[in-house]
Order: sequence, then structure tokens, then C-alpha cells
Amino acid sequence: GKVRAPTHIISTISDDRGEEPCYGGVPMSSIVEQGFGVGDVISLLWFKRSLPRYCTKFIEICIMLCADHGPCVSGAHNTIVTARAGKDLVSCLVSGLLTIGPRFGGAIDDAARYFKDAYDRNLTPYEFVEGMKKKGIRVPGIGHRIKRGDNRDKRVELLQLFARTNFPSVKYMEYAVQVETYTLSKANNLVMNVDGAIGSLFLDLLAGSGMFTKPEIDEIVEIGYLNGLFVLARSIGLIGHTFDQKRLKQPLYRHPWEDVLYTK
Ligand code: Q5B
Repeated sequence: GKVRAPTHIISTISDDRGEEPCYGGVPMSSIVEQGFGVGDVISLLWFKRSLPRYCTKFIEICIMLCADHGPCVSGAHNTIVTARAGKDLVSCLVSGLLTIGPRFGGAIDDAARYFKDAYDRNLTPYEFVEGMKKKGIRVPGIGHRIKRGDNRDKRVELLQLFARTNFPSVKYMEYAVQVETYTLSKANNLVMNVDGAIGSLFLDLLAGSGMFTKPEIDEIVEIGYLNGLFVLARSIGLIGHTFDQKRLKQPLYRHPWEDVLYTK
């Protein structure tokens, strides 16, 4: 009989060999005819299943709310400086993307990991936060440079409102809110940030939708899918900042001497 040569790549999410490409087994024409959105496409390509509409809508809201946060944040700043150095679009984009990490935008996975672990182990917010402090780890998803207890992040409120209205359960989010109440009692800057809101609410989506088994949820949290939402979303804004700088014909950026403390 026929002998199949061993393959060098295994791929399970898409297939372009037929008459039309398929995402997660769904032909492109069905995706268009059924009026699928980018949330459905993410569901098929990242999670390999069609998720209920409230889940795909939540994914789309995350993308929209994280698309940009002005020119002063780390990512946009890098992109703007790179654009002003005359670099191409991809260089400007990746220069901004490379700032995404544990302090800026890339705390979603760790927020999900730590909130899940603490909630599943029945830790009180006090035990959780003080335990993190003892280990010298900042609570991911908590704290913001400009947001405060008396100047909350509107994005967090919008995500929470959507989830409270549409999700069957928001137990992880409510736990994160309790953690925030405790951290705010310590310092006014320790609000829940957008990473913490998405991290905790995605746990609720995974656990409450009935679309994932427990081992699948553990794997998603362990691998770390959720920073991908911020990376994808912020790419939209970083591309916008690149075009903006080029349209404005901005010159090479040089930081002013007066703003540097030169010291020995
Ligand atoms: N302290 C975000 O810090 C920031 C603490 C904490 C315990 C915490 C910090 C942090 C965890 C990572 C995280 C996502 C670095 C943030 C984002 C997207 C964005 C960005 C934008 C957008 C801010 C002052 C005192 C110190 C600290 C203590 C601070 N955070 N303690 N757990 N989590 N968070 N990142 O203002 O006693 O004085 O030493 O690492 O979730 O990135 O808009 O800008 O859309 O683009 O620099 O929203 O919170 O505060 O470092 O001066 O700390 O608070 O230990 O205590 P800051 P620091 P002490 S959302």
C-alpha cells in the first residue's frame, strides 16, 4: 500500500487546500453568509470551536476597548519614536508590541492564573494579596499609572457591565472585585486595571459557557492565550499611530537634555 512520508508540521486550525479556506472546519463562505464577526474567527482559530454570541461579543468588546490608549503609553511611545526614525510599518508595529509584558498590557494571563488559583483554593482577598506581598510579587491585573480609586478605568466598568448582564456566572470577576476592594484599602492607585478585568472575566467565560472541559480551561490558562487579546487589539492602535506620524511628517525624535538627569 501507500506509505505516507512523515510530515514536519502538524496543523489543526485551518485548511487552505480545498475550494475555499476553512477556519476550524468552517468554510469561508459560511463565515461570511452567517454574518460571523472577528470574535467568531478568534473562537475558531484560537479555541477551535464556535462560541455562543455573548462570548464572541465579549471578545470583540475586549478588542475594541484595548485598541488604543493614547500616545503616552509604552507601546505607542515606542511606535511613534520608530515611525519618526523613518522606519517601515512592520518595524513601527513590532517596536510597540515588544513593550507588551508583565507591566504593560501583558498581565492578563498572569491575572487569570493568580485569580484562578486563589479563588479555587478559597483564599480570602487578604490571604491572597498578603501572600503575594510575602513572595514579592505584584498582583497582576491590579494597579495603574493614572487610574485611581476615585478615577476608575471606564473600560473595566464597561467589561464588568457587559458580563454582569450577559454571563451566566461572574464568580471570578466578583472575586477580583473583592481583591480590588482590599488593595484599594491599602493604596488609591491599586485599582483593577483592564488586564485584571479581562483576565478574571475570561475565566468566567471559560468556566460558565459550558464550552470547555476543566482540563481544557487549565491548559488555556497554563499556555497563556489571553495576552493575545491585548496584542491583537493594540496592534490596531499602533498601526494608527504609525500612519499618524507619517501623515504629520514628524521629524526624527530626540529626547530633550533637560528631561534627563545626567549623573555620575
Ligand atoms: N504596587 C501597572 O505601577 C503598574 C502593585 C503594587 C501590589 C500591584 C503596577 C503593576 C501589575 C501589572 C499589571 C497592567 C506598573 C497595567 C496596562 C494597559 C494600559 C496602560 C496605560 C493601556 C503601575 C507604587 C506602590 C508600590 C508598589 C505598589 C503597584 N502595583 N502592589 N500589587 N499590582 N501592576 N499591569 O504606578 O510600598 O511604595 O513600594 O505592576 O497589571 O498596562 O494606560 O498606561 O491600556 O495602555 O508605576 O492601561 O501597578 O506604581 O511602581 O510606583 O508602585 O504601589 O509596590 O508600593 P506604578 P509604582 P511601595 S494596565
